[in-house]
Amino acid sequence: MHAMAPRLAPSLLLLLSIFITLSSPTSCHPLDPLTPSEFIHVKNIVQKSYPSQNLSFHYVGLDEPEKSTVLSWQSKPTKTPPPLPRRALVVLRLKMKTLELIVDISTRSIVSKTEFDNKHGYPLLNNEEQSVAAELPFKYKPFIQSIKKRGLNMSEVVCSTFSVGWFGEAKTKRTIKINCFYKKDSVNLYVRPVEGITVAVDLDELKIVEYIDRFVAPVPKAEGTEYRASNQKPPFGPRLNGAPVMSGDEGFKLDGNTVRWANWIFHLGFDVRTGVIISQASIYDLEMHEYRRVLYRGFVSELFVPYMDPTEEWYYKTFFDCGEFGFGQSTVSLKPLTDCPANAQFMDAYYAAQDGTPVKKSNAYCIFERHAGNILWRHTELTIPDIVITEVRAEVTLVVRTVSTIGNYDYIIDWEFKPSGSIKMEVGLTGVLEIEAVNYTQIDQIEEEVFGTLVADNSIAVNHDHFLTYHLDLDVDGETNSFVKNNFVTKQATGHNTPRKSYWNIVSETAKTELDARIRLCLKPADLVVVNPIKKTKAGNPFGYRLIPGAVAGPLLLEDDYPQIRGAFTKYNVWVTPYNKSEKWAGGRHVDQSRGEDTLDAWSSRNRKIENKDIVLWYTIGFHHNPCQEDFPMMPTLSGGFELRPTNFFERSPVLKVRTIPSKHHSPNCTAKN
Ligand SMILES: [Cu+2]
Repeated sequence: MHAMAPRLAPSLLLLLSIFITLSSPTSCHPLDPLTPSEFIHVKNIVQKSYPSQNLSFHYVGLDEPEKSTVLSWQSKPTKTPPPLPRRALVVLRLKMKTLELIVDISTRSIVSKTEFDNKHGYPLLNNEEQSVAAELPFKYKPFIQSIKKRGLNMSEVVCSTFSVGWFGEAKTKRTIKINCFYKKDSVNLYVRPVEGITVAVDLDELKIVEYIDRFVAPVPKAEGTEYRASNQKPPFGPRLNGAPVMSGDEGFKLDGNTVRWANWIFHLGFDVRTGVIISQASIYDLEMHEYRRVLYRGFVSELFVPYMDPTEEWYYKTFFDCGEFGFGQSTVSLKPLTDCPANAQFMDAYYAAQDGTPVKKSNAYCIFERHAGNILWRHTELTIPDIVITEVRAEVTLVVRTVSTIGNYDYIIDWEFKPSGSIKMEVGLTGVLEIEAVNYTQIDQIEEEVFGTLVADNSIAVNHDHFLTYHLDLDVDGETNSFVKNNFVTKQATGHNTPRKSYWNIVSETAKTELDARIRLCLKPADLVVVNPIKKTKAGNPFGYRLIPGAVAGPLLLEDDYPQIRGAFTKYNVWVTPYNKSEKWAGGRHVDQSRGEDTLDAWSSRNRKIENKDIVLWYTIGFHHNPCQEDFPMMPTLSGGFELRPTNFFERSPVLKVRTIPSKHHSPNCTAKN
């Protein structure tokens, strides 16, 4: 599940640090991600406190100021108020213990220190330790024997690391499992597992602590698995035109990490654990002549991917990709023109390596205007005698995109801002399926239960789920918000003297506490709205933003199954919690081998008050993935998502008076072909 990230060459690093020392760029926005120079300061401050000790950095990220501090800083009348103190949260492994530090970068000091025992999970796995672990089997005699026994060439074997989960053990060690693959004749290694072998590595001691070679299965053939364009032979698939190149204006302005586009303004951040962070999204109101607040902070909080094979080699595969592997750490550089269109602008991102030095991820995210050919709104009026009125506005939106590749799978994460006030969150799943090697080449041969679909000779693509839980700290025109369920209720039509027997109407219910706001979608039809109960339209409707869910999937594992205890934040599709700066990560603080005591489910069980409070909405996009042959050898993107849409937030449609600048580059061809 892990691929090695390129690090800055030492000479480049030195150059960078000289440049940083000389130019010493200061952060402009309190939510800006840590800069390379800040990473270096943090590393130096920490190393000074623990001289000549074997430190391993597992997380370094902005410890953002409390919301109230950020908001009062922004409301200062001076145009550029002095920057707020910059702090970093640092998670280390030191002497077999997890240590959390808050480092004040401004004063060059450590302001707090918390030590954790090993009973509540372990921090993010860093790339370096995973790379070292993945190399260990190659020097391990029993493994060399196993490869020989299978008649495979060791130089064609590659290994990858897989988190081990937690299955009720009272005492754990920080371990990881290794699976190996065969790359001879095809780079598509994940579809060619060397099956039957289990290797476990102790990450603190970096040695193999468990080795089982239970059975031999054929390595699936290379033929038909290659995906590089340069290696394809005819006949080729359909020819697709590249997108028309749009020149000139990108359509948005980037000021530091702040994006201004159409009627939107928002801030872009990045975190090694969660990837891209959207902050302080506000939309301009034409009638109020001001930007109005919508989303204080939004990000993918956790991604839970349990596989559905209970056998020895597979049962533990129940991944938490944010908390274990880091959605940000797994961010890949985007390819211009294909990952993002020609009009995209790219931004780099940084995170800390195992030794604390900044790792640069070039083109980590892109921002682009999307001209998808959709209609923003239209109407043809045919009822007025003698005239036909047709008014159409083409839709243009702004997309922020990142891709996280966690081993075999690629997740495309899009945040799309619409001039209508909607924000659309979308995830695209693509990449390579996890394959279990079997003896079968035809389903008629199968006599025992298999745990997926036979997608090619000797290849079972194993069933699994993907649950992406979003943290959405909505501030609908201010912090004080409530969560309202507008239930659709069927009513009997009596007393109206018409032949109608029934209709539906809305019965509103405001969630008072957290338990009122745990929702399994589809059980009961309802519009779910975050409202500002204090601020209302002229007609008296509270300003609101509505959740428009996408396709819904909830967990199918038993509630007391260990992966589900750890992934209990998927139990409901929607949760609402009161704002608490420390409740960012739905799977808990330390997710690797966590035991489920520190999840969104656990926090929300306290049943705190959420009415007229600063609240956070949590939404989970779910997929039950029963693979099919088209998903092999490279899965065409499967998308899912949801939308936040203004609901009585504006007095009227905010896009009624939208103006479209006509495109100079295309002359319309309006003549129908006969
Ligand atoms: Cu899948």
